[in-house]
Amino acid sequence: MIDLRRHNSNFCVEHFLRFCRDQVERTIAEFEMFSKTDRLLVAVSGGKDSLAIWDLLLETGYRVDGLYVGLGIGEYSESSGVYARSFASSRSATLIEVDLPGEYGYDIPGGAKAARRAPCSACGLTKRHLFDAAAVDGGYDALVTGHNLDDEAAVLFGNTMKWQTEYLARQAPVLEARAGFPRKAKPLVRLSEREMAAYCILRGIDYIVDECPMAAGNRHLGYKEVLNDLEARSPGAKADFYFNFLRSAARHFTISDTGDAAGLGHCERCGAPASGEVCAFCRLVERAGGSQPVRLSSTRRGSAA
Ligand code: Q46
Ligand code: ZN
Repeated sequence: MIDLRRHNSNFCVEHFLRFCRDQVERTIAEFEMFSKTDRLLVAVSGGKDSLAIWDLLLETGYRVDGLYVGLGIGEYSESSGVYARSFASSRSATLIEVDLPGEYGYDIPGGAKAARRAPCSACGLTKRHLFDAAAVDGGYDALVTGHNLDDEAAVLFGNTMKWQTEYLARQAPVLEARAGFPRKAKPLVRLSEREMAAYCILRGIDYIVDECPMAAGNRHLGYKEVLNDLEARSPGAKADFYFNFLRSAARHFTISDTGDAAGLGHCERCGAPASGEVCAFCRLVERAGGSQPVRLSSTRRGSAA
């Protein structure tokens, strides 16, 4: 029996799995994320959320490939790659792999240090760039990520604490494709971290349980703790915070012209959208002591406005 306090319900295994599928289908429909004829690319870390959403989408009949980026974070990256590959082969699904040290010449711990950036900042920039490039260059209709309710509520909390209006404007569960950027969708926003762990266990999905060793001190984790305290006192608080924001407040924040892709040119090194001559990712690669792999062409360059 699975007890979901915020829904005031107990579920047996079969009903819990159906509940997860229904929540995902409802989110996809409500936010018009994508359809069954679209080609989807899910960013897979080897953790519970990304493997769960890949499984849920395959189970419900979507056309979805996986993308795994090896970040070179020691043992953690080695194990997470094993989980991602093993899931893909168990479902006969396609997994695209990008090996950061092998292809770009730096790993996250060393690169962040050399570039004098916090590891999660270098990592976030790297992943965003590689995910976007893989989705656009692969001709996918949408890039899917496994962000769950806890993740989105924590990000919203952080953005609200600092009133980062530009980020608040981008906090929708789906973002339209813009010149050179893919459509992005987060179909797990109605499901919590705990629910995703239960889903994986019940579906027999092996995932990396260890936290990334670079996460210590990450502000995001602190926000999650605060929200978990609130949720323990008042079940449903996280969902109310996030969904009431979407319903009542999100429309008051708009993406400014300076933050919009309409005014962007192309990076002269990789073709990605960039506000200057060289994009932030290529600047990071350079400072981290790496190099861009030689690419024959990039659809990102061709598709940008
Ligand atoms: S992988 Fe990368 Fe996370 Fe590790 S270095 Fe930070 S951002 S914590 S999701
Ligand atoms: Zn670039």
